[in-house]
Amino acid sequence: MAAATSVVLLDRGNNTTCTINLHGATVVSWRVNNQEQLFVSKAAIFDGKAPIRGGIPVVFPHFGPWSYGPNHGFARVTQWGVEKRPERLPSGDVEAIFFCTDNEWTRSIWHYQFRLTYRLILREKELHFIIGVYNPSKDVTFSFNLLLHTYFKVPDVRRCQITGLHGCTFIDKTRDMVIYQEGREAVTIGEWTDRIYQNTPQEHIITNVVSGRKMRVQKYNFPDTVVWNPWLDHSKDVPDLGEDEYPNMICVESGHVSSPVVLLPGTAFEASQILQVM
Ligand code: TA6
Repeated sequence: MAAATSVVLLDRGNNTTCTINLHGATVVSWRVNNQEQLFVSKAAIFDGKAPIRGGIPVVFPHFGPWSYGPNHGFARVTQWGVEKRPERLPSGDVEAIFFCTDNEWTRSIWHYQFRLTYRLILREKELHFIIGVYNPSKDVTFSFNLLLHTYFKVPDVRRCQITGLHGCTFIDKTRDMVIYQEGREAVTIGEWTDRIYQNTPQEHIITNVVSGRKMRVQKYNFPDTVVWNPWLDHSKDVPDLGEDEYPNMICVESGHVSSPVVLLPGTAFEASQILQVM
């Protein structure tokens, strides 16, 4: 099935690659010196319809359950186009650009014109994401959520620490959306966790990712950081996730979700994320 197998490869050399599945422009692999950095479930479905369980799906224009359309919006289940094929830059880095626009189906769910542009740059130990949302309308304003639903691959989630969340308020989705304040310098995960941390700083470090290394997450114009792991109990609610897989994933997601972005006619919004293996 063409839609299910349509992938684009960025190859920087030295076994450093990034693979994007055009279904949702989902980054399904990022290898640094041949080491995979992203988690993709062995039960992930690649039928060109379901969202891909793992990697980095793009959440737009809505985060979470949505009465109008699919959970987390339609961008992750839409076939994206290639605006610029992978190209080597003078620095040796490799860049590609993807896009997604409204169509009859998206307008039947969400009645707005839009254009998303997604630029990826693969560096030696970094992956850069620059995502733009453009409102081409002459007179209609719309509002939206945007998030990069990043699944990192880890040997054991219980050994990971996430910095940069101390003092931040968070909406706890495991406790009826009650708002708390984080008291820990470094956040660890030892149970079902589903939190929207608000107004987080530009940088987080996640420890003990692949090969015991650290991952630096830098973000711009993404005020929120979502931290998610379904643990055993809630893995059962996710059919395309094996029950034994939760220890090997940690979702740390840069987004604009606890408040919407309001986009005036003829204007654009841009946000970015840099992932760096340290
Ligand atoms: O980002 C965390 C979250 O919103 C969780 O609430 C959890 O449900 C997860 O995303 C996965 O959602 P999905 O629609 O991919 O099953």
